[in-house]
Amino acid sequence: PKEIFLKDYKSPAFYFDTVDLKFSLGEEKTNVASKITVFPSVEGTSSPLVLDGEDLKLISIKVDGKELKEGDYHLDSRHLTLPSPPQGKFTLEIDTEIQPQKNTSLEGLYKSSGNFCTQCEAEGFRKITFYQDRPDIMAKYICRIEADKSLYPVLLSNGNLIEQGVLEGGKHYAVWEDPFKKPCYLFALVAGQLESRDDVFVTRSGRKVSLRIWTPAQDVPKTAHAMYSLKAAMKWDEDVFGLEYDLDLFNVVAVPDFNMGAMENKSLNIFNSKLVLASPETASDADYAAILGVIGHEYFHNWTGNRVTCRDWFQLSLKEGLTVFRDQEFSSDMGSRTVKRIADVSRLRNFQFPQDAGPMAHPVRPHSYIKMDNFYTGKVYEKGAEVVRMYKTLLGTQGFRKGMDLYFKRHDGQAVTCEDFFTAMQDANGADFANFLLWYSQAGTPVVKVSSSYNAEAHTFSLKFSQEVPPSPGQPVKEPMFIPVAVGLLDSSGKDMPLSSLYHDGTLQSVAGNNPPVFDTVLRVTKKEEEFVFCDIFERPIPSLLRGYSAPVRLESDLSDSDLFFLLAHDSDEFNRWEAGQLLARKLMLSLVSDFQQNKPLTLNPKFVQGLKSILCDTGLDKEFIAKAITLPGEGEIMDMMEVADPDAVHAVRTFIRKELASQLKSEFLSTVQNNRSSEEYTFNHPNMARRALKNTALAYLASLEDPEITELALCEYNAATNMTDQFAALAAIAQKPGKTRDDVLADFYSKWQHDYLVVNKWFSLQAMSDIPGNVENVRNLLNHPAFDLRNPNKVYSLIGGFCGSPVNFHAKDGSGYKFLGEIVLQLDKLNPQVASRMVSAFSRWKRFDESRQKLAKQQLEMIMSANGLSENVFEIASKSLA
Ligand code: HT7
Ligand code: ZN
Repeated sequence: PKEIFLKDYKSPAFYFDTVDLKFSLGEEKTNVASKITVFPSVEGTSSPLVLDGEDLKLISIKVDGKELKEGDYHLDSRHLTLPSPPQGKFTLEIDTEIQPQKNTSLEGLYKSSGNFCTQCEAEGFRKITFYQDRPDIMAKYICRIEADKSLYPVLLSNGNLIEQGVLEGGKHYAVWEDPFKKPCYLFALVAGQLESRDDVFVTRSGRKVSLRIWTPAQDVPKTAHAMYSLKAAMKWDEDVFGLEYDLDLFNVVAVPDFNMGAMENKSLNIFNSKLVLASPETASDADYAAILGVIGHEYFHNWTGNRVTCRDWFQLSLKEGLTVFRDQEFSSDMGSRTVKRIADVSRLRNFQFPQDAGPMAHPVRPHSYIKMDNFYTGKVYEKGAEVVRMYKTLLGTQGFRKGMDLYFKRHDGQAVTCEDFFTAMQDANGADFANFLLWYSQAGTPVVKVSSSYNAEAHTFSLKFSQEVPPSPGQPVKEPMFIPVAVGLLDSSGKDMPLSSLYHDGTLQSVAGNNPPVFDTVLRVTKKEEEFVFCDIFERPIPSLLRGYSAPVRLESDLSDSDLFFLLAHDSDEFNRWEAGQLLARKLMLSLVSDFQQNKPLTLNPKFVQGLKSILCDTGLDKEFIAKAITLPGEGEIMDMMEVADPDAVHAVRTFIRKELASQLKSEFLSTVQNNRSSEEYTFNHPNMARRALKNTALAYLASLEDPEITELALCEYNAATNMTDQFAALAAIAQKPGKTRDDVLADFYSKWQHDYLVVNKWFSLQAMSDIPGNVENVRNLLNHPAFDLRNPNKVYSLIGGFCGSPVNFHAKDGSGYKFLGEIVLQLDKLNPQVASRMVSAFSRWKRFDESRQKLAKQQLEMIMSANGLSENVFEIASKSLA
């Protein structure tokens, strides 16, 4: 397979101006006719015109109306080349034939539940027709769709519907015109039996936009929350960024078969149904929150991604990092900012940090790829969002907005790079961000060490920083990064001290005026070693460091346990209160893991129990914050901190602590469950969701006890539940313990919900993630369950992905988990390489484990590598994992 490098980027020799597409959709074959106006980037160029094309049958090709004969062009399995195209502007007409009904890769044009739909990002358009399939080719599209009227009554594409009518033979057609130039990855087509929920949004300039959410008829009632989310997102983008929607129609289509979450095609977003359909009975609070975030995310792409797009796929984070940042801010404004930040940082730590320390580590802007689909990662998305957040931390809300305004002013309608974004931020603010661009090019998570000292005579408080970025594949040595560290200092009563000035680099800097006083500041840490000295500090403070998680680093401070307990109780930065609790929990878990490995008895520090008890019983705190604060770090996070990851020890310790907390705080947990029940109708709002989150976290703790009274309680909760959040939480609580009750309730849940595939997926994933010993056999059996289908990505993510997310069973000592995944990856690869390569990624950290596990995982990777006809997607992940 060919590796593509950022350093080899060349601007195209030919651009396209207009693209006229005609689709004739059929059951056996589909015809695609394209007519493109082509012009050279430099007059008189002698370059050949090379078009991408995969799995296409070429029917004919014409230049300026004249059919080309074999010999006038060259065709291979990936390209159609015109060695000497005409000088100047010309038209190119190509007819191709494709078979969407056989396309199980869900890339290009395919069928999902009988309907036609497309997915072109990153490089799927080349499976529809021959084209320069790269994002810097931006053109205006017209798309005519012809299909059987009764089978496909709804015909959609990008832009405005300009014509429709009936044809002979029971067919009909529709013509769509998109007035905006776009790259081909934003092209979309949908044809099928769909109905819509319709609404209207009036933009701030008074334009009426028709909003339509399309699903099969029976699902339309479940689109109310998606519509609410869409209107909220449109309003938020106007209020916060001054960005208005630019067409009179916005369509969203939900499809059950989709490789990722959703796709931001211009004015025709296509969504995985899981991120559109919700009702209180069938979707949990987490589903509701995900729908809000992803509907927002795809909508926000209209400006950050569509109006201003990427020059090449290496710049993916330009649109994804920025848009994730925007959706995070949107969700924060719609709910609790602290809770959202905690959720996002936990996600970063659990998924992105481990990747960043593994063989697939790559910078936010990768240097090379074999298959671009493999680079839709936490680094590009979540770490990319952290990079954008740092601009805002450094510039403040207004400065960041100025930077965004300049970015759109300069680049609307263009395909640009991460440097263009950086330059707009700097120029709009007259700022100097020194080596900030290293965040795009250096992989790995910087480790920042901080030590503090107080000088009681000089009334100064010093923070000494040192930083190190660990080596990663292809980058053995790294330079120091530009790290914004937000800091506050707490006095002995727990209040923030006013900050006046600090010494840095031999100069005294004012932190800010005394009126109003300033209680936190952002230190710019840019060197390998560096000191900041706060002046006028009249007692030894406890520093609250990296407030709000102001940079995506691993911070190692010299804070003692008692400092951390103090911060947990008092920090005005709620995120850092949570963080202090997590730091204590991580330390405790690691020391118990070491005890477990040495066969020492496990005991729980009473101070830790006391700390959690005071959070649990603090009625002044937000309930969802309490739920997060009493949740222990995940097993993956702890394994990630160990020299040699030991899944059994980590699991045993986490289970021990949970049980011990449940037993020592049983009465508190019981009253938490009792006091947070509600008979009210389900509402998606923060107070209600927070109440459910706290009640269900308490119930999960209690369920870790071997106590029939608790099983009874969980059963009552299950039977009394009026919404999926509560019902599923009770089911999960009961499912912790093997036995008849578990089996009966799982069976009951399935029989209740077997008609709803999205709920059945929850049922699959709950069983797949179970820590019951030997669970691999249950998962194998579930593969044969009538509701399971390897061709549907959501089902694969629930069952296989769920299983790989359970460390004890996936990393079982006998290698049974690895063997299971190896077999599945090969079967999946034949159907859907993108999904197969997501699954094979579970092996990528195999070197972190003990020798015997390493051997077993390596065997599976080698077996996969030796398979015939392996896809490039799986090849790239498996080979990099083995390297
Ligand atoms: N921009 C979208 C990316 C996407 C995608 C990429 C590869 C393969 C399938 C895909 N489906 C959607 C999603 C987003 O970030 O908005
Ligand atoms: Zn996106």
